[in-house]
Amino acid sequence: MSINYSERIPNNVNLANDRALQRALEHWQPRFLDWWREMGPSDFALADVYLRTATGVDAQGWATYGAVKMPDYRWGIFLADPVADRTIGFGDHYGEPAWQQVPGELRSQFRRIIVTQGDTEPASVEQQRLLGLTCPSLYDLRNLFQVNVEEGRHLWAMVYLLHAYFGRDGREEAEELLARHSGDIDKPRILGTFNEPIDDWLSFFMFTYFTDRDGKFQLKSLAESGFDPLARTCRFMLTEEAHHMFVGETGVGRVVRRTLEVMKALGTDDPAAVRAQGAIDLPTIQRYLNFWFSSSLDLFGSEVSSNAAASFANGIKGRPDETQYDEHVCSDATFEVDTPQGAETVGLRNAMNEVMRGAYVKDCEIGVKRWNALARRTGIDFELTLPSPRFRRSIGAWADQPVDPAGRPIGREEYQRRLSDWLPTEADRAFVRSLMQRVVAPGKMAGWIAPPDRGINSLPVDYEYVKLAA
Ligand code: BYC
Ligand code: FE
Ligand code: FE
Repeated sequence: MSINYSERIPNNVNLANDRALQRALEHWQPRFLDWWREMGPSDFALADVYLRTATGVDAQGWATYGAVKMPDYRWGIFLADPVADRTIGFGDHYGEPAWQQVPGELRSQFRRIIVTQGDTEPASVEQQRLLGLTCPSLYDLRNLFQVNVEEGRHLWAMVYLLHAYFGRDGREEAEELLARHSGDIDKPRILGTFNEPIDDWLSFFMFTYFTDRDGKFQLKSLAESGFDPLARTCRFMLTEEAHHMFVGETGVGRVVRRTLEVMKALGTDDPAAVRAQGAIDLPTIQRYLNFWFSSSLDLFGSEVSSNAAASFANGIKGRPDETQYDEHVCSDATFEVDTPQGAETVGLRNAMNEVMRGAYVKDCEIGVKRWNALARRTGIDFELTLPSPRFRRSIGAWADQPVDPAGRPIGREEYQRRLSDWLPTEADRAFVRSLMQRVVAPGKMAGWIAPPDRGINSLPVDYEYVKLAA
């Protein structure tokens, strides 16, 4: 296969003149396309989708819109513009020039973190593979596919780093990124959340709100990295990530709005009555929220982590928005972490996962407030809440501790008994799935979700965002 590099793979990494990188990508690209056909969005290869494609990193290039068949999407490789004379902003190498190559002694740590980041991207596409079949509208179908192709591009971003900077090991890791699969018993994806099924659109919206937001925070911390190509790649990825979280926030918001309309019309908050009208009752929405929030909290790793301390010390991974802090070396500072044995004071570097998780939780609260404002305006007395970060954890100090959503330790038996109040039950999931009927008339919405306030790129909501193959 021969590739016209600037056309086929838009890039700003001088691919046309880099023979070694061309060879690596020429080998990998057909495998990526096979993976996309097999594991990507089911059944929509021939549809024309109104997608945005990044063709450059400047304001004109980064969001070019037009109808595209997804297998023909131009997955490109972009680094944000370099910062002249950039220095490392944290850790033991604070103030030294940023690295343009991977320091030999940090090679395996960098590789591991790039592989972990890269693994999540195709994982999410796999998780969302069947959602197109039950889309609530063409507008939502298009947003799903936009998220999918961009997660595909994020995979390309990490594969570029592996190919360009990690030689043969990097090429092998790039192949493995297509060999592990979400939920596969033998070869699962690396991080827990990325093996959870996403069988319905409420899960999709919760995932893009909560799990893509982990992406935002991890990418922000890697955007601080001393390894400049990694930092620049992640900075550009963040521009795309904003849309994914928008899809989540507005998606959940529209589900809530529709539910409130039904409650208002019925004059009741009885979940059974709301369900009978084809909307999703608020307690069920809360249970889905509890599930995806607690799962996503695990993605930050343990409260106390020598890996996190080493990553910070070595200049691999900083804190999100490192410049907001006064002190960047953090060799003496301490941090208090919450554990089942009580408050524990540890070195700040060891607590970096927890520092990030705290910033993430604050960010999650913003959307929840907006959703609750919808209820207040409707005069309905109900608040969605984030459960305590202690609740239902599988990683870290609170792993497998019986704790209620308010954060109170309780007996194991009570915990087991009450889980069905706090997490989606099989019956909840079956009900939500029963609502997932495909709606594809332009401008029409499924009955469980309100229309969006506006369309994409100033187009009307009833624009035919996806032209399905005849
Ligand atoms: N599940 O010291 P610990 C995104 C492992 S989302 C399973 O606690 P550490 C996206 C850990 O790997 C952003 N295993 O934490 C979103 C380690 O294993 P090893 C993804 C877990 O090392 C939506 C061991 O437990 N990017 O982009 O500080 C759609 C002890 O680890 C989990 C990144 O995560 C878990 N939840 O790791 C599409 C950035 N948590 O090494 C995309 C890259 C921890 O002992 N990754 N473990 O075998 C990292 O920076 C770090 O590896 C972690 C924390 C954040 C995962
Ligand atoms: Fe991503
Ligand atoms: Fe994302």
